[in-house]
Amino acid sequence: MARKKLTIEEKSIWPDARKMLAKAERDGVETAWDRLEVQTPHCKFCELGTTCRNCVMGPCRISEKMPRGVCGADADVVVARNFGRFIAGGSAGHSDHGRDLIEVLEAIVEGATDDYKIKDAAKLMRIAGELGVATKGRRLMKVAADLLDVFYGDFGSRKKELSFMCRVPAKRKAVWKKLGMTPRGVDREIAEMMHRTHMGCDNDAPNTLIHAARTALADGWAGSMIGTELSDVIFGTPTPRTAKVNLGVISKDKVNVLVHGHNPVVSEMIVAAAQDPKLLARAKKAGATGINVAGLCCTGNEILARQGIPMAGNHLMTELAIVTGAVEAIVVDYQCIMPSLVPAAGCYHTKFITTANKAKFTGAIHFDVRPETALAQAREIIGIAVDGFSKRDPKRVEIPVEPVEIMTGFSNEAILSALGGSLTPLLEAVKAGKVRGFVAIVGCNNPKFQQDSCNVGLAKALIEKDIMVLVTGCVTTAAGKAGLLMPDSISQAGPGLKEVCGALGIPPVLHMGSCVDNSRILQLCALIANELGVDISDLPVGASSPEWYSEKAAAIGLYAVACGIYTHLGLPPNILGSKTVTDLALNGLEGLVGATFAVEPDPIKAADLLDQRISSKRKGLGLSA
Ligand code: XCC
Ligand code: SF4
Repeated sequence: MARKKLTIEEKSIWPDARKMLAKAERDGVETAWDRLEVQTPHCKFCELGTTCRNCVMGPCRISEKMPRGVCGADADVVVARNFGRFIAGGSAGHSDHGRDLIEVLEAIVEGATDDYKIKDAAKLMRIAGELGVATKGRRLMKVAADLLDVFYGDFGSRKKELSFMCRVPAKRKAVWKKLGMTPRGVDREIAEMMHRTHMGCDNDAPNTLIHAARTALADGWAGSMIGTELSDVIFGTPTPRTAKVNLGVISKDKVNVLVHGHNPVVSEMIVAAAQDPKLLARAKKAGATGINVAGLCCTGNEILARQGIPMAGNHLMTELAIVTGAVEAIVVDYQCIMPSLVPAAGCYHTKFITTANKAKFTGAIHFDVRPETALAQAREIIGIAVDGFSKRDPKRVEIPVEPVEIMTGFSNEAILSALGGSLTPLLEAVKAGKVRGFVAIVGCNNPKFQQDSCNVGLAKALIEKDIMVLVTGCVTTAAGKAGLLMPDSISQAGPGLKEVCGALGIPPVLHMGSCVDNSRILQLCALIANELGVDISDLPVGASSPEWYSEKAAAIGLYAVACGIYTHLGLPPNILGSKTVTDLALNGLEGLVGATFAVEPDPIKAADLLDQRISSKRKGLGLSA
């Protein structure tokens, strides 16, 4: 059955999105919602995960009538293999991003760049100490050089376990060891996943899934964690600050440059270049009052959390931001950048600029941005945007709303400092039942949902139940636009959470960063578990990705479950064609790793599921429900 045509109101809950969807129709710009309509109904085999294209004896489609592929693989094997490769894709994305930060640190250590510096030297020393690198009396660059070796090593095959396993509670490590799930090296686990899923290798679905979890753990405890920690070292550890969000952050009078993608290595340079006095003068000469940089998606989260740079929007706002007609340039690095942005930009005067050789877009202006030349290149890019200002057609400009204030910057360091240096006050609040538990709401937009309805609905339902919410990635913008990232949103929280957040002056929903920064949440869970002397699976915590779409989000979900964190998804991955795989995901994993996935599209019901889980974990710790 074809998908019914949605009204603009059914597509998104937001005024800015709705106004821009109407303008997109007028301007003839196609959006993800239009294309979803054309793509629906989707192929049933693909939806169930029962299509195999892993060799040319096929492709094969598995069904009751055709229960085995040419090689003999059944639905379980095909679904598990496809899911394994899906996870490998997600882990590769986060981890290759992490590696890019190692390379920037290397350029700093080698003196090959002046554009990047070590901003948080204390954090570098702290991490080095944690990972067994000698620090006492040693020069910063010497320590950094040794740390580079440790991190590069985490990508390879020489280690029995990842360096940051030193943060994992002993009980959790034992669970992984018993299951053969201990992550060894990032590239190794990803390559092994590809190997296992070649025809004629791993033909036992549960065994494939165990390795998928190991591959995801390599993402969480190495690829992403290295990405987060080194971004903090190089660009500074986030501290609480206020900023603004929604399409209203795009300025009528200034040159607007949007940064989109994931890696702060590029967006930080764009932010710096936009402050260049010569370029500012050039912008004034062109008739603009200044240069305005705003973020989209996760690179937006990176510069938001560290510098308070305004956030224009999340995943489904990326096309709509261009539709304002006021964007001179959209500068992208990699991941989650819809190829449709190139033709959308072409409908206006907007320049679409790519910066990574591994993510080129046909029709884009390309810069091969490197650590040695990044700032000069960023200045050149800003120059292109400035020169484009005179081409803006004021008649086609519509900035749909006024921006909303948000609070950001809750790194673990910032949370600890807000608590006066120790977790104790927070744990006391948990024990007293004032904060009943924590749920991380992470991930994306997906046009299969009314944009942000579940992201916001779930956050609101949870804080009402005295459950503190932590957000990253595209949920940040959703929570921010709903006003949930400001301290005064405690009025919407339950009485206990209201009291605790009120006393600390923090919102009940804390922004912890981008999607790689989910590693901060892993670390926080580990810190709490270690403090209480329990496993992560014993904690009153949960995770959710209500409107997820990407391979990366699946990897995050799987590492969360493998760490013992009950994880809700708004829609299932393409695994329903295998009873074995589905049962394992929804039930069987509980007996193995102490947590499962739950799939529930309704945010209120999802909040109840997470609430029940938190109650039962509280009871397990001898606390009130
Ligand atoms: Fe991408 Fe990270 Fe999802 Fe947003 S939340 S759509 S993965 S930008 Ni990561
Ligand atoms: Fe078909 Fe097997 Fe080849 Fe897959 S690996 S395409 S199931 S023959």
